[in-house]
Amino acid sequence: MTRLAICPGSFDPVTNGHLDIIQRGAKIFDEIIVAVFNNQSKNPLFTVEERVHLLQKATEDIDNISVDACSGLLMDYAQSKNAQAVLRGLRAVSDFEYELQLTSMNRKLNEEIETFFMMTNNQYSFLSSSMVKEIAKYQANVSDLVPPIVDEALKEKFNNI
Ligand code: COD
Repeated sequence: MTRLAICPGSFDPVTNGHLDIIQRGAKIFDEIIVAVFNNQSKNPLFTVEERVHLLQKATEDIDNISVDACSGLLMDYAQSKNAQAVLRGLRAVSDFEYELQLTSMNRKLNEEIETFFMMTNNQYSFLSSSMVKEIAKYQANVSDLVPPIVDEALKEKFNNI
């Protein structure tokens, strides 16, 4: 049986923290689908299509990863793909409450699909997409926080080239 995990998120944009979780997950699962959801409440900077493109480029060297644009409920999507698991990353205690709520609700929707958590790599424990956008907007250097293609895309968004 192929062990397939869905790695869902907003990825607005993908950071090295996300990539670390995706890369480590790809060693555990046979296949990972990175599922990009449009979370309007987060007031996105990049369109879903742009986010998918950036993720595809940033993960193109890893064979068992694909990227998809998604809408609707995560659990419906995961079931339609016959996934066994949802893969999430955890940074600090502050992530825990939200993740607990999300996982509990998802389990209520489908108790067959497990949620797996991987702890952040120490070097990325304070890294978030929002912080990257915030500092990139003021022309600070984010090249060690995001893949090169995202660095370029941020410069274009903020007319910093
Ligand atoms: N280190 C490690 N992990 C990280 C880091 C980092 N530096 N930064 C982010 N992560 C992890 C996050 O903890 C998360 O697990 C993942 O990477 C993606 O992060 P985000 O912020 O892009 O993703 P979110 O939290 O915005 O994703 C929310 C969902 C899209 C999963 C959620 O809104 C959803 O499921 N939407 C679909 C509708 C639905 O089914 N809702 C649930 C029913 S209530």
